[in-house]
Amino acid sequence: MAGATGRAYAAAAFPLDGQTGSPGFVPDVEFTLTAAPGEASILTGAPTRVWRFAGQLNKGPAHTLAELPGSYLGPVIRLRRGQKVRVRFHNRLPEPSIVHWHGLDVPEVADGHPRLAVGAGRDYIYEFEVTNRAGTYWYHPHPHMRTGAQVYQGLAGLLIVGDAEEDALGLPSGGAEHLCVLQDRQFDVRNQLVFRGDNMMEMMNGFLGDRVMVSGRPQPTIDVDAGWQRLRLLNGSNARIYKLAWSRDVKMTLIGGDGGLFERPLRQSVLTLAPGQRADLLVDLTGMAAGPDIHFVSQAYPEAAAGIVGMMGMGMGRGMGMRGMAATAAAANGASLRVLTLRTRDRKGVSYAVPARLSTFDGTWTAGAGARIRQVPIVFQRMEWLLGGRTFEMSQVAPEETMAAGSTHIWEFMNLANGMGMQAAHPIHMHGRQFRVLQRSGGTPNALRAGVADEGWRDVVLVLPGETVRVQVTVTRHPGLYLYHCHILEHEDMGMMRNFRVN
Ligand SMILES: [Cu+2]
Repeated sequence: MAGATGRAYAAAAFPLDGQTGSPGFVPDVEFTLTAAPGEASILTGAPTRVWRFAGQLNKGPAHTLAELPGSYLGPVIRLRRGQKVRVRFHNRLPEPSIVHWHGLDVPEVADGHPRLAVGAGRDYIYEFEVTNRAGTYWYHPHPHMRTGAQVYQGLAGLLIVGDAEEDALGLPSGGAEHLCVLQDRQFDVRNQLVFRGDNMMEMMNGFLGDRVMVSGRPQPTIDVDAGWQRLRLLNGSNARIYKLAWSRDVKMTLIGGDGGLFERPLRQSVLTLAPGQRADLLVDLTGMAAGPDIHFVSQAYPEAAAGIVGMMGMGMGRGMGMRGMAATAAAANGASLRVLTLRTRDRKGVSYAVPARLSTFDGTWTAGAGARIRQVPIVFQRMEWLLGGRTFEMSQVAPEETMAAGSTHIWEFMNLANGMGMQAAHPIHMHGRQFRVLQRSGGTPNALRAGVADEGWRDVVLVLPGETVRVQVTVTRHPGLYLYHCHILEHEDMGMMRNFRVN
């Protein structure tokens, strides 16, 4: 369905300037999205200065845009597969920006490449057709070297796609559907966000907060009925990897990930969620009427499972490098943190029987047989995180980064230690089409591995220290320059990002 028509209008009718739109494009949905400085009441006392997206619907169903009450996050955008969408982006920030629709397969000019960033006061027009499956996607800025700072200050939002296949499942909805964007933040004594983009150690580790915000609220308690609940989770943090689990004996049923529903439900007790990743989760609270609170937590794990190992030997460990220079102490990756609490009301909720089969995948799922394998070593050298031996270049692509539209490839991400033994976990994101994780091998025993869910279509895969992870991707049918990069935003801003070109 994405196929032929998508390519035709991409090639013929999309100007690259993002200023005029396309005369032949008739949108089903049109809205403006304005990024501007603002304020939010997050903690008790003084409001917090944030940067935020505000939306205004010009055309389309009224439920297309929904504000999250009291949140600094942008409006929740609800779209349907097959809709044609026009977004008028107004940059009212004091610096350049551009919006990326994370997980959506859109034409080059609508993908938010950093070379298309528009200056303060300027506008940009996005036009695309929603060809993705039903799922939890999101949007955030993508200007080079400023993505981490802009997202941290509040610029992010959920983009939820629905389709008929998902409708047929009758999943818990309304008050039983919870949108949970996980973001760790640090605040100073005046309730203002703390971000130290100039601290080299914190950039190398990725910037961490000391408390978890859920859709803009600090560690909320959510009142729910004693029935089935659906949690759509997004790790919208700059650098934190969560090891999520329930405090009580509550069954966790995973039904989807980055690219929508799995083929079959998956039951596990812990879930590893890396920056950029999403999870679609069902929980059965039937029979838990007015019981004790149920906490959703990020369990403790050794920092080395995610963080930079080998730094201590260099005398640049947390003690000297990070804690020593920090104004306030962040909680390390691996710190035990409370995420949210569910409090069951004494009221019977919806019952639900999880279907054995949730969705079907198109033919590209098994298209990989015989595809050539490209190895992409990941290593820290010359004070840079390198992908395939290279750092980011705004418009450059290497021969092995050039692919034919719609062709299938296997890329093997190899997370290597440098000469000093330094390495870190990296969530690798590819723009364009979703990919499939084929194989995960190597590495040493790692506390995060048991919670990793590789099922279904993915656009972010966590590559743990020492691991080799093989993915199969059928690239987008839209020609142009797209990105792959680490979704630890500080790594991305340091240049852990590359283009690939689709011809
Ligand atoms: Cu990284």
